[in-house]
Amino acid sequence: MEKKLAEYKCDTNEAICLKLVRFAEEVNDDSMTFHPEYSHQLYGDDLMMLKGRSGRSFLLGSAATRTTSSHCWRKRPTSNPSAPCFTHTTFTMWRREKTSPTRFTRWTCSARDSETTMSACRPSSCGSLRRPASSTLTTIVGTSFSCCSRCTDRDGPGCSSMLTLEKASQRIGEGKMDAAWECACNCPACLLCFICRFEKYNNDGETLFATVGYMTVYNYYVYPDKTRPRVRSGGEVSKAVLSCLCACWPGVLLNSQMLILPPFQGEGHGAQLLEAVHRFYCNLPKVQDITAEDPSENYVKLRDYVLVKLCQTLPSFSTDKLPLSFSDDMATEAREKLKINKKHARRVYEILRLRVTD
Ligand code: CO6
Repeated sequence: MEKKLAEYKCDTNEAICLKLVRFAEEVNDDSMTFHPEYSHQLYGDDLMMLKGRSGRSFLLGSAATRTTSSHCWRKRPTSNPSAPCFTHTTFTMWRREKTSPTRFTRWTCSARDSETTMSACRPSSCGSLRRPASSTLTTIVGTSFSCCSRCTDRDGPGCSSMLTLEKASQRIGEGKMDAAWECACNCPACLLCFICRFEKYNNDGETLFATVGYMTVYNYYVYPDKTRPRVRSGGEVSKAVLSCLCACWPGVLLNSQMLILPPFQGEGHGAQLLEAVHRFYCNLPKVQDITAEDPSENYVKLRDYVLVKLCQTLPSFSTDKLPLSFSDDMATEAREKLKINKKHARRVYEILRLRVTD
């Protein structure tokens, strides 16, 4: 039995293929496919799944509407070798409302067909993918979400109301954020903030938003009257909201506290997102400093880059002061103006000092 099963076993990080679809023709474009970096959350530490004899598992997602299609790639029909065939196709659609990128409506439909061709899986067949007429893309930063544990139906339509329930829908930089980030019920879920980055593009005069990445920040209480925002995983609440935001990326997203989707990595989005978060909290007098829970090596590298960039603008970190030792002025200015704690300020100082050292 073990021997027989071995034929069907595969590494989940390799076998799962992901694709963000903006144009219908991209459904068949293999060059856009990428794989999850981590999938053990769904499949276990041995990263094993069973596949069809010659198969891979595909998750297609509409970049803008969160329309998803998951299906098992089994075999190609001999009559049409380029057309894949699926055993079971399910669409779960989280459709953004036209007026706001933070409002969602849930739609579902499913089809069972052993000989379904790719055309049946095109998001456009659900009527929800509007193909962009032009490739002009603009990026916007910082729509925030807060959510509420009163919505218990996390897998059902409640998710959509969860996203629309609270007041936090302004964008960073548009003002009036203080009120938006304070929730009357003060439940743990409401202390968790989602900061998302979208790519805004135009489709026949209609504006659509594709998710680029996100951060989750939890506001801890600091005695007697301060808070300490910490970049961390949002646990169950995070999972619920993120599966609404990015319904097609369950295993890839859920355990990350900050994620830039793979097609957008290395383009400066992560740095801009983190910088936007620092700039936003800088204006809140109640905030003590910003921290991260158990940061990964990648996150630390990104944070070094962003904090160095921010601290370079402070008088206490000017080039003439760097050859002297780390000073109280540096620690105070970094904390008061940028919400950077002493340990991180010291690290920034070391990096900048190394830079000016012959
Ligand atoms: N190595 C070295 N330097 C880096 C790296 C890595 N991996 N990532 C960023 N940076 C530095 C580097 O100086 C970049 O500038 P360039 O050298 O000019 O490229 C600069 O930061 C800006 O990078 P960018 O904004 O392009 O980074 P990106 O948009 O790719 O976002 C990321 C970084 C780590 C968020 C993203 O790659 C990602 O989502 N990776 C997978 C998920 C992940 O690892 N998330 C972090 C874990 S969550 O630890 C965590 C507890 C919380 C805090």
